[in-house]
Parts: sequence; structure tokens; C-alpha cells
Amino acid sequence: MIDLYTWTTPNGRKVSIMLEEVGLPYEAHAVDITKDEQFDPAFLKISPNNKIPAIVDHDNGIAMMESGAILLYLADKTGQLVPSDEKARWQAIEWLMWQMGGAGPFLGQVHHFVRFNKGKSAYAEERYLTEARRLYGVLDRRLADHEYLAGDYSIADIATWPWISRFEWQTIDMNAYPNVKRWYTAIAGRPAVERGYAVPMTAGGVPMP
Ligand SMILES: N[C@@H](CCC(=O)N[C@@H](CS)C(=O)NCC(=O)O)C(=O)O
Repeated sequence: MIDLYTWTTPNGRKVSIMLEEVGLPYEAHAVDITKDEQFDPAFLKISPNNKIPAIVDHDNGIAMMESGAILLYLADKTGQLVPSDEKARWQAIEWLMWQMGGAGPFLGQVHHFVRFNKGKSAYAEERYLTEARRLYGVLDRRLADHEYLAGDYSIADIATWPWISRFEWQTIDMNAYPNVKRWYTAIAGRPAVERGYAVPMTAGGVPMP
């Protein structure tokens, strides 16, 4: 049994979607980051960076923070959703790192400045919206000749998709990125994605472009 500590955010949903996809039994625990529950000393023992998501795997006692590491761990544990072929495996890890180091942090800044603090800094809004559009362009070009980011549907897609599901917060018109729209819609239709999106509780259905 795995304990998942999470909230209704893109980083949290990556892990619940992964757990639903691989079919491992887990129990979700809500850590309400709007009430600072991520600073609870008991949670800090599992996630010293005071952020969700985090897991505890009771099979072996491993506790882990950082969504990218958790996705790799669950793929390794189950042998699912990361290619075994060497080249494809590294491509999946490459796009996973693209999400962790680029798409996640920069789209997160769009949420902060454009969605929640509009009007406080025109410079930051412009800077992060420009970067968001650039990232959507990168994704669209990759998906023009690849059905998924790296070979078959993988942890690279599971890491990236929940961030794209916030396209409305990011003021992105997905019609301008037709390959992203095709990829996003296909993944949204997966039953495991629908279930994982509603963990630890429903906060509206999956947004559709
Ligand atoms: N690099 C981390 C980022 C995690 C993260 O930013 N989590 C946010 C929610 S999406 C959080 O817990 N924020 C609470 C805080 O910053 O205090 C990961 O991918 O797991």
C-alpha cells in the first residue's frame, strides 16, 4: 500500500494519475496548501521541501518527495509507462526533465502573476506569458510528428498533461496549438486520467478546450 500526500494541483495530479494508470493500491491524504498544512512537522518528515506531492511506500519504507522522482520510482517499481528500449527510455526522461525544469516552474509563474496577482507586475506577466507561449510552441512542434512525447504514452506525458490542463489559467487558446490539442484531448479521455484528476477530491471536471 502506498500513502499519497497531495492536493488539487498539477504536481499532485501527476502522481495520482500515475497510480491510477499502473493500478497500485494507494490511499490519498489531502494536504491543504491553502491552509499551510504542508508546513506540518509530520509532513516535513516525508517532504522536507514542504511541498506536495509526496509518497510513502509501505512495501519497503521508502518516503519520497519531488513528482519527477516519484514518477520514475513508480515506473521502475511496476515496469510500466517508461520504455525499456534504451533510446526511447532516455527520450522519456529528457521530456520529463523538460517538464520539471521548464514547463512546470514557468507555467507556475503564469498562475502566480496572471491568474492570482493580475496587475501587480506588467513586466512579470509579459515575461512569463511569453515563456508560456514559447513552451506551448515547443510542445506543439514535438507533437507534430510524435503521437506522445516519447514513444508510447509515458511518464513524460503524465508529468506534462496536468500543467496543460490549466490552459485557461494560462490564457492559452489551444486552437493555436493543434497538435497539443489533439494530444491533450486523447489523454483527457483515459479513464485513469479522469480518476486521477479527481484526487484528493473533485475540483471541477477535466477542462476541455
Ligand atoms: N518540484 C516539486 C514542486 C512541488 C510544488 O511546487 N508543489 C506545490 C503545489 S503544486 C506546493 O506544494 N506548494 C506549497 C508551497 O510552496 O508551500 C515537484 O515537482 O514535486
